[in-house]
Formats: sequence, structure tokens, C-alpha cells
Amino acid sequence: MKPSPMQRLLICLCLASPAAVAELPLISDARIIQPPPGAPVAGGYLTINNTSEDELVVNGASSEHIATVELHLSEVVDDVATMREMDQIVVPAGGTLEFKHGSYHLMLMGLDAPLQAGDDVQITIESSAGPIPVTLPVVRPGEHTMTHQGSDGSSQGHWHGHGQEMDEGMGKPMPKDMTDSSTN
Ligand SMILES: [Cu+2]
Repeated sequence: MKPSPMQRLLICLCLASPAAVAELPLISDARIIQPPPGAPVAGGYLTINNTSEDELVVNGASSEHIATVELHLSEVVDDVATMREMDQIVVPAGGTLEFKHGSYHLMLMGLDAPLQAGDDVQITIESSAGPIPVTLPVVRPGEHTMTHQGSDGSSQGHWHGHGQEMDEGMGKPMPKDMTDSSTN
């Protein structure tokens, strides 16, 4: 007897789901750069190693304690640093993708409490392999990272705690050298 389309579908689903669960990518170097005091946003970084034989599509992120977590890509267009929200980010089969300064990052927005070095933030990354739970420790800006802070932490704040990625909003260009002073 030939299997009905519904039976075939069920067989496919049964075969597919255990593999999908087992093939979560490896996450390393997860971290959030401690934002300046009062900043409503922060940048999160991590490295995703897709060990599976399938392309991994990252298509969202969320956190219980943070209003909005977006996938962002920083880039320099016509000498101006901008960033935009990505609907999805693809990590090829067997490939590694590094979220880092000046490139892909998690944009944590609407922080209701200050993030301090030593805190841990739980973020769930949505992907084609299923939800990926990640713990991101908050760290101070590294010495290798230039820290550009505005004179007013509560101002036009859309920052990452370091230079070049400051931006007032999605895709809206701002001069790279807009601010360069220490916190008052
Ligand atoms: Cu961003």
C-alpha cells in the first residue's frame, strides 16, 4: 500500500526532528561590552561554529530581561559608519561566523537596568537548528578596543561602548568622530 502524503510528511518529520535538535552549533567567545552608564543599548558578540552538514540560518534573538535584541551588521558606507538590522544571518555548513566589532553583533536595546562587568545575560538565539541558549558575560571594553563615550550618557544614545558603531538608528549614518570625550 502506498503511503499517503500525510504519512510521508509524518515520516519526514520524525526523521528530521532529532537531527535538528542534535546539531546545535558551538558557541564561543560570547560577551557583552559593558555600555557607558545610562546607555540604553549595548552590543553583544559571540562566535558561532556550525558543525553540522546543514547551513545554519540565524533569524532572531531575545532575552527575558531585555526589551529588544536585534541582529545587526555594522558597515562603513561612503566613509560613514552605519548599522542595519538583519532579518537573518547564514552560517555555512562547517563554517564559523564571528560576531565582532565593526561587523555582526547583537544589539541589546531598551535596557531597564545597567549592565555591569561580571553580570551574565541569558539570550536565546533563534535558528534553523532550533533555539540556541547563550550566556553572555558582561565585560569591560578591552584594551584593544577604543572606547568613545559621549559627554552625556543619556543623550542620543545608541551605542556599543566603543567607537565606530554609534548610530542614532537603523541605517541612519552618523559621522564616526561624533564624540570623543570621557564620561562626566
Ligand atoms: Cu547595532
